Amino acid sequence: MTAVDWREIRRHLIDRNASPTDLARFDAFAARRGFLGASGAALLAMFGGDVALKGLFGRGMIPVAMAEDEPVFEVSGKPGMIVHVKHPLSGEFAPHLLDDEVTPTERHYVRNNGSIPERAEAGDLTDWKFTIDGEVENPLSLSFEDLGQMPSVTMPLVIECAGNGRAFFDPPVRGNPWQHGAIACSAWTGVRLRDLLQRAKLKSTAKYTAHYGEDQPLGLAEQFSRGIPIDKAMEEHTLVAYAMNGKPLSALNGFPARLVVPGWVGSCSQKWLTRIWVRDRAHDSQKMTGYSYRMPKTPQTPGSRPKKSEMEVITAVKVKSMITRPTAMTKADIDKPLNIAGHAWAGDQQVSKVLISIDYGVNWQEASLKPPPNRYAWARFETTITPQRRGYHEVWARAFDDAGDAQPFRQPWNPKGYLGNVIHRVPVVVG
Ligand SMILES: Nc1nc2c(c(=O)[nH]1)N[C@H]1C(S)=C(S)[C@@H](COP(=O)(O)O)O[C@H]1N2
Ligand SMILES: [Mo]
Repeated sequence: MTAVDWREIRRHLIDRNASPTDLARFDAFAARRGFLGASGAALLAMFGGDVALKGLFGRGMIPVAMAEDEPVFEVSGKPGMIVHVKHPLSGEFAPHLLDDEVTPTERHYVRNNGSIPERAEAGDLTDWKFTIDGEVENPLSLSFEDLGQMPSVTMPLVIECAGNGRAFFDPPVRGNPWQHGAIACSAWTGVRLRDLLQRAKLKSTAKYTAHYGEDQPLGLAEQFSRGIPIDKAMEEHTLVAYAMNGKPLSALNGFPARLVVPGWVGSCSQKWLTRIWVRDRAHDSQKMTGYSYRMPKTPQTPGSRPKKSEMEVITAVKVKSMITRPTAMTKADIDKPLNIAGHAWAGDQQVSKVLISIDYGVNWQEASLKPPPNRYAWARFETTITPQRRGYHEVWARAFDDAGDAQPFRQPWNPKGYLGNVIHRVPVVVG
């Protein structure tokens, strides 16, 4: 067992974007338990099965490594990923690791609902077919080469999980405790779904798509399947992608082909895609009904359970921003400019401005906003602020969109913690 001392664990928590409150709790806990002198196996033993510690880091903060008595748990191809669940695999990256305008494949988050298909792990295209059937005149069955021969486009596009930000709902909700990192903007290459649907000739009865992939569900769940209205399917940025950042898709992100439905919740972007069934009504799979990917039409009392009839399918994500510079707990110098940067996005809308504050929202400064390469890529913002007081500060970012919406400071609660977009706060210590 590798020696791990508490300082390393503390650093690890900072890397994992632990909130100042979580860090303070950790410090108090460590002091109380006499961790400060301990190291190595003794410390791991103290961590092992410690219920108090589990409670302390109930938001996915505790390194899986320690929860499972392994020194480090790294997912092949995704170094540094914060793993929330191993089976089915779900993991995200801390904001400072998502600074690139185009997210490298190795830092694209992973959200699996079931197994990873063997074909994806082996990179095997044998007998792979992609079909479009249902409300079409001319059903398609395409090989990987057929797909590759159609006109293609390459675009950076945002995919964000509906549950990104779930960890910040209060009272807490069940599900992966995503913080800020269940989002990415990689460069996707593929065929516009519109071109495929035109080739298949939609009937006038075509209303909705239903997506199917090669992954198998775990337990009693139905196979993961979601769908989108035909208008969104025909939108020019909706792709059947077969390359990511110039290479074949990674096994974890959907090899050999996936949907990319930018602007809408990530679950629309079916991975390991094999079939699109065009339907004459809204898709009614398990993941389209009940409480899955649905939110109450009106804000609910926190902790309540709305009736199923109150729920509606969620579609576009909301205006939001993420601070990628500075890193949490950076030590900044008084009277020296502090560089602040990050990304902003707004679902089907466009970001109009991003405001920054380092004094708890008393004063705001507008960041410069770089126009994104297309309306579904995130926009880079940047500014500098010169701190004039010593001590603990928080950098806050607040994005606005062109439809008049903005990120809230507190937001209405919903039973599954979807569409969390409260402002991002990053602690810095000025000395
Ligand atoms: N076949 C299949 N597609 C899927 C999923 C899945 O479990 N199976 N998860 C969805 C969810 S909930 C999200 S947020 C995105 C995540 O994509 P990524 O793992 O490439 O980041 O894929 C979506 N597509
Ligand atoms: Mo998701």
